[in-house]
Amino acid sequence: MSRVTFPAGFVWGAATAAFQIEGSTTVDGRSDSIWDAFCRVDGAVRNGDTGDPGADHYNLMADDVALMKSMGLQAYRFSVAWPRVRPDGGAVNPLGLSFYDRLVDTLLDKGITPWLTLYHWDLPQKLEDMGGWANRDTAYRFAEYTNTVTECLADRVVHWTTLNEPWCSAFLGYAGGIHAPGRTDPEAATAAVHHLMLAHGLGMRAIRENVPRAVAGVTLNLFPVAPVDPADESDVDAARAIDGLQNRVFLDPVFDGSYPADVLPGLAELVQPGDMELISAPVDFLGVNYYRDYVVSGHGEPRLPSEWVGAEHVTFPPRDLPLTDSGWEVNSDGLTTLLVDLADRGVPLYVTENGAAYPGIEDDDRVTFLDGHIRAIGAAIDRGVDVRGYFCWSLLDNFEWAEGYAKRFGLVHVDFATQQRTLKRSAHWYARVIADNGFGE
Ligand code: IFM
Repeated sequence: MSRVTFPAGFVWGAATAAFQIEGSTTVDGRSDSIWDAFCRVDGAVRNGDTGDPGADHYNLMADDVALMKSMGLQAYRFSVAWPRVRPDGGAVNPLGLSFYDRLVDTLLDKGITPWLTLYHWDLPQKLEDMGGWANRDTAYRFAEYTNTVTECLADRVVHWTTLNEPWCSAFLGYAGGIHAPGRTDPEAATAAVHHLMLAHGLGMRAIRENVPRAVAGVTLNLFPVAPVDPADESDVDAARAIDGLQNRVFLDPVFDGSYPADVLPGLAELVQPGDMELISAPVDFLGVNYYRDYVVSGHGEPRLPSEWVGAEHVTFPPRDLPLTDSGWEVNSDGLTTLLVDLADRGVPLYVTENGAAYPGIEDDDRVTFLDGHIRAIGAAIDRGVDVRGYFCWSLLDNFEWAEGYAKRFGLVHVDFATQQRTLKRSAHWYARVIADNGFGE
């Protein structure tokens, strides 16, 4: 295959999230999150898996940072656990905060740039008991939590992300019921969309106030969407609806200061004076998480519960494409399409997650997946798109939400019984890509 080379300064990293790797869910003052509670619901998570012991990163952090160094990672994207830092969403817990203080110091000591995400789905359960993201007050609690983390780490962390994939929090959590908190209430999901976006806006304000040199933004899971038959009106309408619910409902408020008029009509009445100004305050980058694209049809029967609020009849007919172990179709061209489409949002783009579940340590299928997707980024850059970095999902095998530990996304294999780490073939391959700032002949 032909050679791909990336611009000087292109950032090569890997990503994780607190609940997926840390374990130690009951130590040092941490409170329950919605995921701890959801894991206790019979049948909610495959095999009854829970956040413990996870990949025991809470205890093995220094070893894990040494592994990152051995792979040549330049940046590490991780999330902070709100229930460690402000248990129950209440008072600050210095012991919980000190874990991230040490993590950041350890990274910096090894020359690895920390990329910190404030919210990757582990809402304190106590806040869920008060309505969770369906309650506007949660956005203000998020701002307090952001103040705590920024005040502690402003001197060392430059790269800040408010939310990871608010689509999953709102729609899988409050409408589809397949993520924590497991609710199936479309109105609550609509409210969650606005309150998550408000949390983003309030979080950005706190970051700007406390971290003058911050490079700050939000990460969205974005999907190119096309109709099965571009000449069929219902397919075209289905594509518009899914694009609206997946992409535009989060992109438009951040970049245009308004919600799209064609999806979630209930959103408009939740907006209070000043909200959209906060939500659309400038971001320094957009984080793009890409796993697959969608081709949709409008000819299905409505199914409930569904995460597709107002578009429950839309279907996703399978195509003749390879599948990952999660059953997701592999189409790396979709990443080029997406990045090219996003270029006119006018901010630098970082691919903050991309990867796939495959079993095994000799994971040639992951190498093929990463090769294709990183080439797709190269193709977007060749077309003039300002893409500045790539974070592979994920550094370690981890807790894949409702799938528990059954799906392995790591570059590094984790034996969850012994916590033994083993670099997979893909980790060795990725290390060479980083060292050469590209690959191929
Ligand atoms: O594991 C998740 C991650 O937490 C968010 N983005 C998608 C990944 C794979 O499903």
